[in-house]
Formats: sequence, structure tokens, C-alpha cells
Amino acid sequence: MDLFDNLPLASEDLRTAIAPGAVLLRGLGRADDAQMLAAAESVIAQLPLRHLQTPGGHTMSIQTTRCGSMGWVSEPGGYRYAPRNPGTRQPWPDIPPCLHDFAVRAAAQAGYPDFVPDSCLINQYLPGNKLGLHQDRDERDLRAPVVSLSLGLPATFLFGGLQRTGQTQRYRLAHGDVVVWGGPARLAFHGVLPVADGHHPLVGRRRINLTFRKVG
Ligand code: MD6
Ligand code: FE
Repeated sequence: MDLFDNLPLASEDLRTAIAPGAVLLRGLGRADDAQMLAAAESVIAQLPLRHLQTPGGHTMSIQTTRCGSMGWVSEPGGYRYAPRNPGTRQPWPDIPPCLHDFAVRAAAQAGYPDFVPDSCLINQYLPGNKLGLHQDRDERDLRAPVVSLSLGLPATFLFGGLQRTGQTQRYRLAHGDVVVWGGPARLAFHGVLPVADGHHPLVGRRRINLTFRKVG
């Protein structure tokens, strides 16, 4: 089935298939950018951004927080999702309604009409910060897509295949751009090149990426 079947025509010009199952929705998040940034800041105020340690003992350059009924945790034993913050034993902050609704809407526009996120990872990139090639494979239900919203400074997104060593394509993700990623692309390797210095009028000298998932 063509992913674009049965979808409204209105935003078709903004929709780019980057691989089977993966869709770039350019600028979809711009209309509500200030409200969504404020919502992300409200989560950060409840649970501050931190540099996570990888299971291998490295410190990630990006800073992370999370919200939703399940939160992504990195521990010496590996990565997992947990219903509580292991540091505080508290539940994670709620996903702000405007962010939740946006993720549902973006997924539907990309051909995933049943997506309901229960987890949101918020990453902040300062100039020079990057994210190495990885797969998102810690979610129990890999049939659900991941919805990614980028705000602030632009970044180069690397998108490869199912093997780490394969060729990668490059996409520029700018303020308000959304990637929805599922189906045969769900386990594709991907990463982010070091973010170039700059200043965004709303977000400042940083990039914020939010990824919404259905963990299970
Ligand atoms: C980022 N994004 O754009 C990092 N993962 O900063 C991701 O790692 C990602 O954008 C899965 C699906 C979409 C993504
Ligand atoms: Fe990822």
C-alpha cells in the first residue's frame, strides 16, 4: 500500500518520503512553535536537562529529559524504559497536551492514524553537540512509529539502512520540521552531525528535538 493513499491533499507539498515508512513533514511544527517550546520548557523546569551516561560509560554531548508514562533510561546494564525516574522514584512529568496532540496529528498526516504516544524524549543540542549513529529499538511495540519534532538551530540528520555500515543519506532538519518514522524504516540507523553555531529568534543558540514514542 502506498503510504500517501487516502491522505488529504492540502499538505502534500510539505510531505517528502525519505524511505519506505519514513516521511519528512517540512515546517509542520511552525504554526504552534512558541506554545510547543513553552511546553517543552515546562517539562525541563520539572525535570532538568542532564547529560546521560551511555551503558558503555561515555557521557553524551546532548542533554536530555523526558515525559510521559514511560521514560527512557540509560544504565550500566543497557537502555530501557521505566515508569518512574530511577533517581527520584517519582513518575515522569506528563506529556503536555499540545505536544501530545501535535504528535498524534503528525503521525496521522504521515499515514499512521492510530499512533498515541506514551513517551517523549527531549534532547537539547548546543553548537558542536552531535548524536552518533544508532537504532531506536528499546520500545516494546516496534509497529508504532517514532515522531520527531525539531525546534531551533538546524541540523544535518543522517539516515541509513538496517546495517550500521551502510550508506547514509543526509537531510537538513530546520525549525518546525517533523520526521515520522515507522514500518520498514523503524529500525534504520540514524544520527545527527555536530550542530553549527547560530542563533534562532525563538529558541536561541540551541536545537531542541522531541521524539514521541509508543513504548507499549
Ligand atoms: C534528533 N533524533 O533528531 C535525534 N530517532 O536530534 C532521533 O534520534 C530520532 O529523529 C528516531 C526517529 C526519529 C528521530
Ligand atoms: Fe533515534
